[in-house]
Amino acid sequence: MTSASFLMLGLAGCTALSHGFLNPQGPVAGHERDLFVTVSIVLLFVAGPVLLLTPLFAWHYRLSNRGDAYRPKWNFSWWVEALIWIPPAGIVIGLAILLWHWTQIDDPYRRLPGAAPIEVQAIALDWKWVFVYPDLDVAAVDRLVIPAGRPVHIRLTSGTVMQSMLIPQLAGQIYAMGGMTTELNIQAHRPGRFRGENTQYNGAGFQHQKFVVVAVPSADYDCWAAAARRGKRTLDAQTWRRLSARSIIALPVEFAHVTPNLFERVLETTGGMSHSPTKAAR
Ligand SMILES: [Cu+2]
Repeated sequence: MTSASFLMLGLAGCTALSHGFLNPQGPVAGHERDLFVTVSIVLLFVAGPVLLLTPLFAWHYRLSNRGDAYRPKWNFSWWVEALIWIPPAGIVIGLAILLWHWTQIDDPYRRLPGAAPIEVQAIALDWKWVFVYPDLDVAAVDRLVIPAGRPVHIRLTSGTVMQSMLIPQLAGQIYAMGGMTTELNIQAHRPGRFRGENTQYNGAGFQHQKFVVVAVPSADYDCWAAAARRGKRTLDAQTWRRLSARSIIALPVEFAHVTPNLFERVLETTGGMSHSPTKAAR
């Protein structure tokens, strides 16, 4: 895609854009960037003529142009009608097929190919993100450590109002709602630090509700997990009460030992599990 790389070249120097989806660091965000560029190029065929012809028409039919008066002779023309209707219809049909195809590829629930994914449970709070690693019995607040090159499967819910997770360089946005679970599959190509945030306005601390995704080499990830498990802080009921109070934490925190089924408990307290088959069977 030469035109795409040309476009990227023009934007390469911009630091603000380098943190966004135009500088993807994982397969999902990569797809989204490609799709965005493709759709933008297709839509240039719609916007391009308008952008070019508007100043041209304005100049041509200017008030001082006395030599070229506008004297239309209205007539039906198959050629003009075809030009007006066929290309846009083709673009709409083409884009519809393309986008349908890509919604399958970039379905946030679709498991990524490769090794078994790292399981993470993300709980949105006011104004922080809690990440529980159920397989490690470890939790982290406002910092998500993942191994580079491995798929990560995130289940999301909210302990408060509806929120929205966005990690532009790794994946698209997905909502998190109390009593509900959503899923997101992400992967980082290589080690690095990526911005994550809540993009759904939820009050005073909203602008501080950011987190960092740290992708590390696999060996470092194992070291991190081992160190996190040895930590002294535990995420028990009391800690959870303090954590879920409306506040902003200054620095990311990690917890060794998490209340069992914390994610499910949050789902239950936010009204989610009442219709679940397991509870109905009780
Ligand atoms: Cu919903």
